[in-house]
Amino acid sequence: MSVPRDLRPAWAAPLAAACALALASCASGPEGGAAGPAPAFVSTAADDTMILVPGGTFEMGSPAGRDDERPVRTVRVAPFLMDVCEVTQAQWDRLVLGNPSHFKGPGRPVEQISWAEAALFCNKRSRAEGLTPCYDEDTARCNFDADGYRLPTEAEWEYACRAGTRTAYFFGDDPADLDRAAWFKDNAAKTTHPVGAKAPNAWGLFDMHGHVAEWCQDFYAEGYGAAGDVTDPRGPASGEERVLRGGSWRSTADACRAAARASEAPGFADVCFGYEAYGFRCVRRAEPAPGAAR
Ligand SMILES: [Ca+2]
Repeated sequence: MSVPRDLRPAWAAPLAAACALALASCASGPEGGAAGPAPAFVSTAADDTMILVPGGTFEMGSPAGRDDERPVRTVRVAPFLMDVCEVTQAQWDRLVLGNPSHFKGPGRPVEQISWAEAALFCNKRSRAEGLTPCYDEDTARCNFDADGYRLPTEAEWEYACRAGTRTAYFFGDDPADLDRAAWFKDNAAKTTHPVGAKAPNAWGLFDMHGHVAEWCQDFYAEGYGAAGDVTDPRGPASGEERVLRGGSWRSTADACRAAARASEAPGFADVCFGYEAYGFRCVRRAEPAPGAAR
């Protein structure tokens, strides 16, 4: 399925130019760590833009952060594709799901989305593009071997946000610089904005800090468990809440840090005041698993 160019969201054209600039500026790597090879942009069957995030190793968590960000551990992540921006209301509407967003606008991120609704979107998006859905819609279990869309693991999200850096934010440690990279409590005027308006990270990903908090695949657990090398961690096997990352338009600068963690019941079972700050972006496997059916 392909969306005609005249129906693409207004941000699509300037986004391509902004992404090109972002990649051009990261040749020497961002402050705080080596960025490695610049990821490539990938156009999906629906003409959405994803980043091919290279595999690599990073230090997950923060020794100076909150208790649930420790202990810092070395994590290896396999390559994957990630949406360059948060899922927009235009993308949500394309799959005829009914727009639940509080702050309406086709180029704004879809919000008031539960974890379960985000997972169902992933499956619908997969089917629309002839891919195998990742989620069992009865059990919510994720088939990581499927070639369809899913939510990022917490490790994938932080790895992508950091883009090779070890600092509090992908641009450094000073929250005074957050204004140029994120919509958050101090500059968002209590609303969302079109995606992709702030500076991207060195890998070309927009709005990883702030705007809408992003659902991750993992169940939330207080700590990262035993320190040490881990490959593609997927979180606890069960739990009461799912992870949200990046902070949002209503968050303090501290809550928007790369290592900052939040969580919520996957179906909004509890009273909560954060719904209009919850959105997501999708990831996909970078290449077929050996022997996988296509
Ligand atoms: Ca975000």
